[in-house]
Amino acid sequence: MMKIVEAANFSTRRDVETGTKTQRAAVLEILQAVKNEGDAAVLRFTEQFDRITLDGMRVTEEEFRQALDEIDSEVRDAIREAAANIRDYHSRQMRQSWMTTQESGTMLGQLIRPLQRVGLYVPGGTAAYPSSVLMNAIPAQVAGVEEIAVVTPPGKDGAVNPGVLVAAYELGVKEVYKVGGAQAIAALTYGTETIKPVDKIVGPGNIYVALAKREVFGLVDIDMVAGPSEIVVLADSSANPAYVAADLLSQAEHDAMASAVLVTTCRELAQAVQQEVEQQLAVLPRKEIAEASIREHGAICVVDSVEQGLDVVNRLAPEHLEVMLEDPMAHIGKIKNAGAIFLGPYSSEPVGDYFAGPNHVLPTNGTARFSSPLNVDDFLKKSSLISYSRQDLLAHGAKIIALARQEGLEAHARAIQVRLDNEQK
Ligand code: HSO
Ligand code: ZN
Repeated sequence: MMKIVEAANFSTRRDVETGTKTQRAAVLEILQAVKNEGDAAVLRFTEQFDRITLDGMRVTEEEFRQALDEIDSEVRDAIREAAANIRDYHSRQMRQSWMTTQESGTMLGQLIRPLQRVGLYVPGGTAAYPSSVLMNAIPAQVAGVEEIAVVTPPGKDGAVNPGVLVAAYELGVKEVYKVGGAQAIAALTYGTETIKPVDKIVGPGNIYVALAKREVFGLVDIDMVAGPSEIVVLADSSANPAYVAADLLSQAEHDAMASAVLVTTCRELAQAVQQEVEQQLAVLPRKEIAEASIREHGAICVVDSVEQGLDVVNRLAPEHLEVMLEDPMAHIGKIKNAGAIFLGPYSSEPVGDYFAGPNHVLPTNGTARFSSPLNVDDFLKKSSLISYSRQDLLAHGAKIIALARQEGLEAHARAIQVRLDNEQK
C-alpha cells in the first residue's frame, strides 16, 4: 500500500549519486585508455562490457533499412507526428541575435550561434527510448546544430534498438555508433579515429555514463545528470482516482528508484487511490519495478488546503506535476518549482513524455528550483559584440583608465591612453 505521510517534513530529496570508489576508478581508467589509444580501447571495452566484437562501430545504411522494416508503420507514423509537434514547440524557443545603436555611434549586440557538433547518448536494453532521441535531437536541430552523433551500446547480437534507429532516421540523423558506457563518453570527448569529438554531450545513461559525463565536463559541455523520475499529483475531490493511480504508476514503472506522490485535500480520494494503485499494479507487466518504486518511494500526503498542497509541491520541486484540481488554471500563479506542469484530467504525463511537444528531459531531484527543461538555448551560445565609437572613447576613456589603474593593470590603462593621446593631438 502507498504510505500516508505528514505534509510538514515530507521530502523526496536524495543524495546525488557519486558511485562507489571502484566505479569511479573504472571510469577514470576507461577515459584515459580511450584518450590514449582511441578506437582500439573503445573496441576492447565493448568486447569486455557488451560482450560483442564489432566489425565496425558505425551503423550502416543496411542496418537502418532493416530497422525501418522491423518497425510497425503505425509506430513510425506516430514517431513522425510526435517529431513534428516537438519541432513546432521548440521552434518557439529560438532567439535572434540583436544589436543596438546608441546616439554616440556605439553599437552593442549579441550574436547567437549554435554549437557545431553534439553527441547524444542513448541507453541500451529496455531503456533505449526512441522518444528520448526525439527530445534530445530536435532542440539541437532547431538551434541549428549541424552535426549530431548518436552513441548507444550494441545488444548481445550487435544490433541497435530498431525504434532508436527509426527515430534517428526520421530526423535525418545518420551518424550513429554502436558504442556505450564510459567509453562512448570518452570517444565523444577526446575523439578517436572513427568518432570525431563533440562540443556537448546530452542524454541519460547508467552510473558509469553519469560519472564519465561529470568527469569530462569542462572539456565539453554536458546536460544535467538526471536522477530517477518523479511525479507529484496535486488533486482534490474532483479527481478521478483511476486516472491518478494510472499516472502515478506511469512514472513508477520507469525505475525502482522513481518516486510517485499524491498530494491531496481529500481523504476519500487518498483511500480510493491507494486501492486503485494496488489493483492496477497487480496486472502491470513491469509490476516488480513499479511495486518497488511505490513501496519505497511512493507516498500520499493529505493536506488541509490547496495552499498547503502547493507549499508541499514547491518544496519538492518535482520533475512532473499534475494538477487535477477543479480549476487547475486558477492555481498556476502559485506554482514556483516544477519541471513540467500538466493541467486537468486529460493531460496525463505520457502525453508529455511522447507527443504534445514540450521536452521530456526535465530537472529531477529538486533541481527544478533552479533549472529548466532541456530546450533550444541548451544548444546555443552567445557572443558579445562591441563597436565603440570615437566619441565614446574620448568621453569615457579616463574612467576606463581609472578602473584599470585601480586593479594595478597599467597595460590596460595604456591601451586606452595611447588612443586618447593620438586622437586628441
Ligand atoms: N518520463 C520520462 C521520459 C520517458 N517516458 C521516456 C517514457 N519514455 C522522463 O522523466
Ligand atoms: Zn515516462
